[in-house]
Amino acid sequence: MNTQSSDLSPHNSLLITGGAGFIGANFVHYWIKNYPDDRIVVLDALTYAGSKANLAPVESHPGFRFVHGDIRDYDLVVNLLGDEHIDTIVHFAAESHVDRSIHGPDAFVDSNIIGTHTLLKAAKTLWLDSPSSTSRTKSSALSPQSSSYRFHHISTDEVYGSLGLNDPGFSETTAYAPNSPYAASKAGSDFLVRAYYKTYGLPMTISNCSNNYGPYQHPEKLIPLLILNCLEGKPLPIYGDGLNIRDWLYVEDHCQGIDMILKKGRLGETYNVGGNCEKTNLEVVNTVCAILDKLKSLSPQSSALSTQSYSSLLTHIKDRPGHDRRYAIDASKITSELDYAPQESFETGMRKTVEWYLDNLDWCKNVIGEEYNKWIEQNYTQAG
Ligand code: NAD
Ligand code: TDX
Repeated sequence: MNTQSSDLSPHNSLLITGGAGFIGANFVHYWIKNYPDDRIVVLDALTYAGSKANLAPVESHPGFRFVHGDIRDYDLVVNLLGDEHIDTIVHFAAESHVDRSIHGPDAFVDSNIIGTHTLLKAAKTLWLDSPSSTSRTKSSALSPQSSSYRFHHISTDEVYGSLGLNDPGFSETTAYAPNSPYAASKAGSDFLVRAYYKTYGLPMTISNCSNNYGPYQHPEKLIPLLILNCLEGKPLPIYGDGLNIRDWLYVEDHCQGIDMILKKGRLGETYNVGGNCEKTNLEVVNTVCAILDKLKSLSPQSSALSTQSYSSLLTHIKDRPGHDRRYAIDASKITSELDYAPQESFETGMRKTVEWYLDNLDWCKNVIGEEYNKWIEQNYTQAG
């Protein structure tokens, strides 16, 4: 087995793209808590999905800097990599919502494919081509060695397509078969990252993970949408029969998996990260409703509240076009090579998530704008 891996120095300088989004912000919190001496630079365009409020807990940390900008801006990225002596890029920035990719695929091609390519070009220029980069250990196309640089690309299990009920989970050798414009744009970006390693020796790793959940997830995604609709007594829109299956990964477990890949992962490799937690969408709705029902029954005002379960709000709506039936992850590679194991069970992770949303309703109001309300009205009201 090739044991060449990262040779990251004790104090690193990380560029986190998309760090004002859901997983990126959780990763920034995780990293500052665990490696407070590292430099952390967040580059984020603050699209509808990004918010500086997600970074409020760390904004006064001395090693932290936020840059409002686009990953497609080559000059900005090259200057940042040079000025900040960036040795590690953790690339989260992307358009990430499947439903939006069905209605407007262009932004997905632009940010996910062109944006990733812009970052790769800038990293190649600074780390492999410029004279100053020769002072650090480099990897070469012919002999990929250990390197003090790392481009880590965050991808998704959706690139592998859809599984039948009894198929084994996706492994790193499963053929790509993306079904939505979102998944296709992520697949395209994965291939570019791989090509920059194979062709130029850019030191990279990729992780393909399953559905994340936890604090700071935008309310357009299933779990926060269910929590907030329950609280407002609105219908819980479930596509088709609700029997589509996703593997659910608590976001902090994902952050820990990325940490392990950065520290111990082999260059040029892909690692699948999963939560070992397959659930149908109906099971997810029932879990959210059961937690909220329980909290309602414990409330001091419970006698004045309706005794009806939140699950009575469940409404089947017309199915998502090209809706993948099942995702499942075979995480044996990251488990055996890097000792990865998710810490959170679905029950504990969901409980923490629901409580976080209840404690942060102001955050929710903040990220939900006029545009969001129109989006929901347009997309989640057609009867099934
Ligand atoms: P998100 O939509 O919550 O956040 C994306 C962030 O990227 C936002 O802050 C946005 O402003 C920023 N961004 C978008 N385009 C940009 C651009 N051109 N330049 C700079 N910043 C830009 O997404 P997320 O759920 O946190 O996902 C993060 C990454 O993880 C994505 O690459 C996604 O494909 C991948 N992923 C997500 C999940 C999941 O369940 N959420 C699962 C697997 C993989
Ligand atoms: O209102 C809804 N009703 C519904 O039935 C929404 C928002 C979703 N769903 C279904 C569709 C999926 O089967 O719930 C499941 C989860 O949906 P999303 O939260 O939209 O996630 P998904 O499409 O599975 O994609 C997510 O996981 C993989 C992320 O958004 C991607 O970025 C990631 O790559």
